[in-house]
Amino acid sequence: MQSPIRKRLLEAFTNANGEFLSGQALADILGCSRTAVWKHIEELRKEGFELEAVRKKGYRIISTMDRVTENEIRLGLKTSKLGSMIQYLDTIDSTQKVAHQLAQEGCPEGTIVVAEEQTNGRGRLTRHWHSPKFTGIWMSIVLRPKLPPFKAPQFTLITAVAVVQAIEQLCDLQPEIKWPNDILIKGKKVTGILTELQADSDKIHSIIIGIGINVNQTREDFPEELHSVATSIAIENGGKLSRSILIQQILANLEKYYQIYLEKGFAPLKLLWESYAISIGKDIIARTVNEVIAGKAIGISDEGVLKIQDKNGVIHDIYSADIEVGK
Ligand code: BT5
Repeated sequence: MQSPIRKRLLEAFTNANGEFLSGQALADILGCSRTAVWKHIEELRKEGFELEAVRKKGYRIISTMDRVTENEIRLGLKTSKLGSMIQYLDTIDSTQKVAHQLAQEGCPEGTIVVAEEQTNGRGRLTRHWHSPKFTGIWMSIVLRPKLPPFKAPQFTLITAVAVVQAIEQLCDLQPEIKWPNDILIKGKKVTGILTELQADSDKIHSIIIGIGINVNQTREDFPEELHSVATSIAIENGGKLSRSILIQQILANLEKYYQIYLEKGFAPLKLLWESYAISIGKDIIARTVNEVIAGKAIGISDEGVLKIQDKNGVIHDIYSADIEVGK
């Protein structure tokens, strides 16, 4: 975790938008001496930031290392709650596991855990999530909404909207959402979301939202078994994207939608979600843990539950499933 001074230094550079900040201005903002400012700048340099220092003008940051360190995420972060605490890890088994532990220990709402690599990334139902080093976003976010647990699936949907929009804002791509937790580009999976809970029967203590995004992988970076089902932003966009900038955009979108959700409920976000969803109105097959249901996806309920009408006209509520989309 970072010192408050370092946090404020990165905030100052974020607000400067690439302009120079004089040593004196920084000393005033941080409430420390110019020598102390210089020491903090040197530490940033050691971490891989390229800084320009010009006499009489001051300092500015000209490039970063394209890592997802706390400093890189903070430089450009415009949120107030999400990212209030950032736990950065080079290698970890699963960011979900660390986030669960921090949530249990009472970490602030908006804490994020992010890693360069996961050695045992998790999907739903104990599936594996492939998370190679320096290529993707492997991140977990802790929220603490005062809600009953049955509302939790809505957070998967809100997060999906935040991610789809962030990709659209930064690239010339049109990702789509496949209920409940997949984001696809041209039919291949680019993002998976895993929403987990710490709750009593009537009250959520924490929601832990895991987001896995394939950002800069080449085709060869995927194992054989994922070649036909997975893709990355770089493959589809024809070029690399800064992972920390994408994280900043996702956090900004999610913070905005979380606020709308707390003020106005799920209804306005449901409409937005439906505008990105591919499964609605189509014939689908839903494989739940217990059964297979085929029919037309007619929409989602206000709780985020998928509604399927089978050929006999019976409507089924699907809480969790893998979906195969037909025509
Ligand atoms: C998911 O599960 O899609 C949820 C993935 C969540 C991953 C994040 S990363 C940060 C956080 N920490 C964690 O440990 N997990 C979360 P599911 O719908 O069950 O999909 C899993 C399936 O997707 C696998 O069985 C594979 O077929 C496929 N898959 C695995 N890795 C993939 C990848 N990198 N890209 C696309 N598909 C993948």
